[in-house]
Amino acid sequence: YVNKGGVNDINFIINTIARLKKNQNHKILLVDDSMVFRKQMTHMLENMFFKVITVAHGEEALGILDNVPDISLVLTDYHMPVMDGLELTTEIRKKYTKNDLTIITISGDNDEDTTAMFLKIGANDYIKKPFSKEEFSCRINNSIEALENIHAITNNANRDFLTGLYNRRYFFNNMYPYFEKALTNGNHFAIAMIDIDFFKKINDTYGHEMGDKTINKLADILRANTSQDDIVARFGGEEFCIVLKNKTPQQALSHFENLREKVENSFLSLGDEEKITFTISIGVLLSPEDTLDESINQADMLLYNAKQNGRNRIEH
Ligand code: GH3
Ligand code: MG
Ligand code: MG
Ligand code: MG
Repeated sequence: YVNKGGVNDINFIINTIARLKKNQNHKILLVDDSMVFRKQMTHMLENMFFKVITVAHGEEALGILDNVPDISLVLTDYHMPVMDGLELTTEIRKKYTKNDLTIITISGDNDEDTTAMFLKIGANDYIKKPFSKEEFSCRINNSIEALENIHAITNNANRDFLTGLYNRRYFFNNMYPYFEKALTNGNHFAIAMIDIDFFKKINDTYGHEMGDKTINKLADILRANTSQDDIVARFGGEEFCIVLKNKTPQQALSHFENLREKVENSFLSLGDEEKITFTISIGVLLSPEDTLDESINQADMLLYNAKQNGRNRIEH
């Protein structure tokens, strides 16, 4: 890297290193029918610390996208046999939005309309051959940075700040369509409302900060004991909602019984020897038959019963 802007200061170097470090997390799919260009560009991209996958035409690229997760950027040539860059970009955009991945076309095509055509059908940027190494790296880095920003914003919008679990917004956005599908297909699933018992006491006795730590402790236990497919959300305060997918009623019940027990046996250390323990109550619908809103109401009612019947227990 050369800083041709003239500001050859320490911040420039620090920023460049930070960029390179982040680039290591990104996979780039390079599509070009010319082996010479593939080699050249792979070399440049690897110097920028990216992971590079190369293919010779569009169809192959689509196959890779179907099978390799988390590709950040497709860098494609225009003129290629079998499927050209235009067709490839069109196909990719049927499946992946600009929030999922970035597309940059790179071509020596001299038609003055080509750039606009690619941008219109969904490419994020267009690099015209011949180009300088400097321009190449700046454009690639810019696109990758934009994608990182989109991911950061999306993540912030979907997650609860205190625990990092999903928030209500994400929960409802995803669970309305899920419920519709699961009810139509007759899939097994369960929905549970969870609330910490006598949480006010923890706040009053140990302070709000310890209360927050307790909420986080529970979040950790819930996270550690649910699979990637399941949805764990913090609805607010010390109240959580879980949707367990693909579990029979019996499996779901023993799952929640296990959770309840894990929480009962966990503790937070307070200074020397003092330990804070806490329990949760759970209301669970083991096989929901109604809409999401109605199911949540029912689970809430079951939770209320669990509280009435002594807490640290499950009602279903
Ligand atoms: P119950 O067993 O009936 O659930 O009793 P409870 O004391 O847990 O009662 P409730 O669920 O109504 O208590 C909720 C309390 O949680 C009230 C509120 O002050 C506190 N709270 C809400 N949000 C937060 C938070 O983010 N952090 C902390 N520390 N406390 C919170
Ligand atoms: Mg070509
Ligand atoms: Mg409570
Ligand atoms: Mg509560």
